[in-house]
Amino acid sequence: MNTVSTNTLFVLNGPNLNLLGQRQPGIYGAKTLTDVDEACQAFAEINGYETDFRQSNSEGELVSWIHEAQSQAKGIILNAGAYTHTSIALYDAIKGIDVPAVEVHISNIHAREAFRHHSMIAAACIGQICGFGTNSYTLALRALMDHLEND
Ligand code: CA2
Repeated sequence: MNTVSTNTLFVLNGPNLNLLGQRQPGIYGAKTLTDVDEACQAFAEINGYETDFRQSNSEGELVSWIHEAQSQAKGIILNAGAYTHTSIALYDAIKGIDVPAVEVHISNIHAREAFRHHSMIAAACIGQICGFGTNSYTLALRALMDHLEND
């Protein structure tokens, strides 16, 4: 674990997640990314943490944010969107820092198309939470906080 003094947790979101709540509610639900940000902030706050919630459609920006976590965050929640299934760069970035990351997905990627069953980043993360709708984020925060406090 790193030695960052603040109790900040990065919540990083990948491509197209800015569309949350506006399209495909049958798969991803009706909540917007702003709603998820607010739920994460509230859940973190009652547990003594704060969240820094971000979204980017750019793989490189996500890589840079993961690097930034080394000096700015105690842990990372990462919904890498479709880059989950393709990105060696994100795998390398997570492996390259000393900050625990939890992979999160709104949908159950294992119950969807075959190309979503494999995660390139799973092996670099401490665990994966998927399939609980937008509640996956707060479940992932709970898992990350337990890891930081007990492991
Ligand atoms: O279930 C998840 O959280 C995903 O990470 C979402 C990604 C998908 O590529 C992953 O396989 C699973 C897609 C994010 C796109 O989000 C949208 C939300 C609303 C409308 C359109 C796209």
